[in-house]
Amino acid sequence: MTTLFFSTALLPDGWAENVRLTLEAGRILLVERDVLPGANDERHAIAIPGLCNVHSHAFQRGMAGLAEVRGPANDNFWTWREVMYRFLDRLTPEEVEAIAAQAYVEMLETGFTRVGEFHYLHHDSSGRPYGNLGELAERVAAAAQQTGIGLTLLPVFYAHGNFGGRPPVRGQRRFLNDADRFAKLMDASRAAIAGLEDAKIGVAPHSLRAVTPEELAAVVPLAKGGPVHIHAAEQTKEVDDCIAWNGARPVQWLLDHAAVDSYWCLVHTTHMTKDETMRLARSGAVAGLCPITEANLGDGIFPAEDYREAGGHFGLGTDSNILINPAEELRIMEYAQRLSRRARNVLVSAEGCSTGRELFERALVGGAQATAAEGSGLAQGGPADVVSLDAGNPAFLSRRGDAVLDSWIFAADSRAVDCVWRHGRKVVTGGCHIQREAIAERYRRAVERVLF
Ligand code: NGQ
Ligand code: ZN
Repeated sequence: MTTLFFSTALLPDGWAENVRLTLEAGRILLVERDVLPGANDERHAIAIPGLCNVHSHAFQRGMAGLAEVRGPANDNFWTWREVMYRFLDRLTPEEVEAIAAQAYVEMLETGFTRVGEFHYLHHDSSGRPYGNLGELAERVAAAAQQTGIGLTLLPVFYAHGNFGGRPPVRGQRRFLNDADRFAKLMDASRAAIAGLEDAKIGVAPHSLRAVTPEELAAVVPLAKGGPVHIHAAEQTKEVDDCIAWNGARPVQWLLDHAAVDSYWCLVHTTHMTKDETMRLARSGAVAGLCPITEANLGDGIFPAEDYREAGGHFGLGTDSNILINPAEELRIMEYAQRLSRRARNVLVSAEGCSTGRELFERALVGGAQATAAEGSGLAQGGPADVVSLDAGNPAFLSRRGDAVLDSWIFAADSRAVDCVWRHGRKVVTGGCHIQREAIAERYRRAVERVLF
């Protein structure tokens, strides 16, 4: 049993003072407010709940910053993808694990306590399945185990190169399965996470580019009550290709044919008509928004204002992991709106409301929904996933209540997080993960092997 005392904490019904959290067996056993600290309490200043990262391709952390050199033609998402495919071709299982662990350390150090790993690297670099079909799922699980991050594993079904069941290209050979082998891979993936505390599993048909309607129908039930994640409408070319294939846009097609509901997470959904935006909001699904990656890849701007007005749910994804920081994700999400609308405080409901508070709480709830987390927020019976902010950071001086979140999101550097408890265990202290050195050293060796 651990008892933590905070001068202030963001509870589900708002900010409270002098809050004592009793953690036991990975859960918050007791929340007390307006109390005095106990003699054995660990004392800190500001507590907020940990966020769930709904969309990560952990291995891509290893190539962050290496696709920022202009190529021979106009660079875009598709030329970036070629670079990414060349990078992943070289990765061994050891390297996949080392890179994932580094990415997960960085997630924990910035306030993410769970990751939805959209895991599509399945086979060896010749495209042959490993002797153990779940080899790389086990590596992802091992990285989660070593770092302590909560894992929602989303094994990816990937079979084609474009809409209409087009053949895959060479760079995709490590991803491919038919429906039968994928069912076995799901079994192996369930086995891979069996030993991990409160790990979850769902299923991820990669996109309508990679999966035919028949395959989608076969794969979705394999989630067995877990979440279903799919990339949709990230690029305008993808929308155009989808229309050329069947006359409908990707989000429209999914809403019309796939029984999209609150178990679903549609990742990106950057390019939607107003009608699609309203329908997606009404479906109860989560939009998996990855503002930093979407900016980096030149995807476009999600219709966040209409979606908010329609009551749509969203979660944050770090996706390419070009940079890992939930506060910065929210900052870019709001700034994209400000820049395109020439306005301020866009993604917030009413006069007098804090933009940071509303963005944070929506990402908290949507993130938990999309990753099948057992609750969100610092609540009795909920997961003991707690983040303390560093009150000594200049960004937080004399900040109280919602101004703390506004200052974290809009004004703090990446060192704003002080400590993190995940499933009741302290995994980050003084801003540093407890295994930071060893994991960084293994990561260094892995990256050196891959890049030289
Ligand atoms: C991915 N990433 O699966 O890693 C994709 C690129 C694709 C993003 N969409 C590949 N950001 O979508 O075909
Ligand atoms: Zn993605």
